Amino acid sequence: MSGEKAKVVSRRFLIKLIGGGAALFGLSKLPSALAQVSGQAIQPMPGFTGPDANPYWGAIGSFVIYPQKLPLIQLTDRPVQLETPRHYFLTPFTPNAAFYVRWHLEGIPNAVNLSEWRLLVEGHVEKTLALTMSDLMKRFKSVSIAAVNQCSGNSRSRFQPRVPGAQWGNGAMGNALFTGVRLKDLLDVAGVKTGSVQVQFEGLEKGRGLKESVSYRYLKSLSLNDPVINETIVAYEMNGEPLPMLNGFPVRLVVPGKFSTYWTKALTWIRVLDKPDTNFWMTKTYCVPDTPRGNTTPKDVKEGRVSMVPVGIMPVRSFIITPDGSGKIPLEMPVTVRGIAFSGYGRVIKVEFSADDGTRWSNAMLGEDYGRYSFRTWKIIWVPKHTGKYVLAVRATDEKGNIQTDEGVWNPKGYLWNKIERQEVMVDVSQ
Ligand SMILES: Nc1nc2c(c(=O)[nH]1)N[C@H]1C(S)=C(S)[C@@H](COP(=O)(O)O)O[C@H]1N2
Ligand SMILES: [Mo]
Repeated sequence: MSGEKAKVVSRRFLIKLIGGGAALFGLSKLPSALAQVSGQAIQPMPGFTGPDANPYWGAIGSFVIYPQKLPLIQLTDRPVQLETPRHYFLTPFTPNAAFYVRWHLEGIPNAVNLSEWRLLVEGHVEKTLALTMSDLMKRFKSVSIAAVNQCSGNSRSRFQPRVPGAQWGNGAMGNALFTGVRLKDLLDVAGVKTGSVQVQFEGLEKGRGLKESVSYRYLKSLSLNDPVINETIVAYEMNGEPLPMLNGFPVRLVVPGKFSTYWTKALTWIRVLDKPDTNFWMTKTYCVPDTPRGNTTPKDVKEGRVSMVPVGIMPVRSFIITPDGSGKIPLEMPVTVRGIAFSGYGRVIKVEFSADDGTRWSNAMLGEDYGRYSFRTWKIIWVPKHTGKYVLAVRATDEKGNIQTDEGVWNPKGYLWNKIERQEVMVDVSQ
């Protein structure tokens, strides 16, 4: 085989291996001349019909099994970054064993001895606290809240032009019922001194970097006058179970409505600050352009015209979970299209479905309401009336009037993605 032909074969082979992902590299339509190999005509390739068919919903990666976890999609192993596969989003609560995982530093805790562990409340306070798990459970009122934990970089792989960072599909999110104590109650007992401005949170893990370098500690802070301070909880239970190690055992911060960068896992130090936190994790990363939708352009960034602010509340999103395009749909068969929706700005009040790529919309039926910070399931029965390709689409509206659009968002770190989601399906009389 000549070099030229060999190249063609391997490229086609590669495209087949990665399925519909070819579109990702702009190679979806090969010139027909390339379909000739060794003088033989090649049949057009059938569409990819894997469990996560075109367009990719989840990240591209292999399944791995970690302690206390079901097989999840691996993005990186040091630090551990694992994505939840699509079908776990058919239920409003994401099982702990399927919940996605994201750490920044390598040295994550893999065991915690609760007889030694203490939660410290320190810094600019009247009285430093060192609380045991039993103190948390007995001395403070317990509260529960259903809340969506979503990585700021969820769906980053959609960005064009591409941006560096974990190439998440849509599964860097999950919803759980968290139970714990109010942060406010802990602060009240410690007594926040006047002149305090922020509260800083630190977990048990350590990085490999030199002590005090950015890659040694992951530090995040919330402003004391952010209303979310009153809703934030220190959670010791997730879906009625202890937290999995990888999701922050023994306790984690839950900051309802905000991206998960603030949801410190294995939380051990709560530090009241009298000066704003200017550490790397607050000012150099997890920042978005200070524009209405956090949108900008590579050109504006390059020319230094963009001022950045810490990422905050999660914009409204909705997803189609099934059908997933992996099989054909028989003509005229009523199909229940299902999915989830959420918004950090307020309750989801409307989910609309389109079977014609977003031209006409109908209201979907909303599932049970577990509170304004939870996933809300939705469903609609759809009867395909002709054969061929359909493009399904879904969009949600929250109580503040925020609605998803077809405009993408671009920013240098790949945060805040919330474009209308679509799913191609084939309707046919045969499978
Ligand atoms: N201690 C600690 N907490 C952390 C992080 C971390 O690196 N260390 N990462 C944050 C980020 S950016 C995300 S997206 C979430 C992920 O939460 P999960 O692993 O429970 O899904 O944890 C947050 N809390
Ligand atoms: Mo994240």
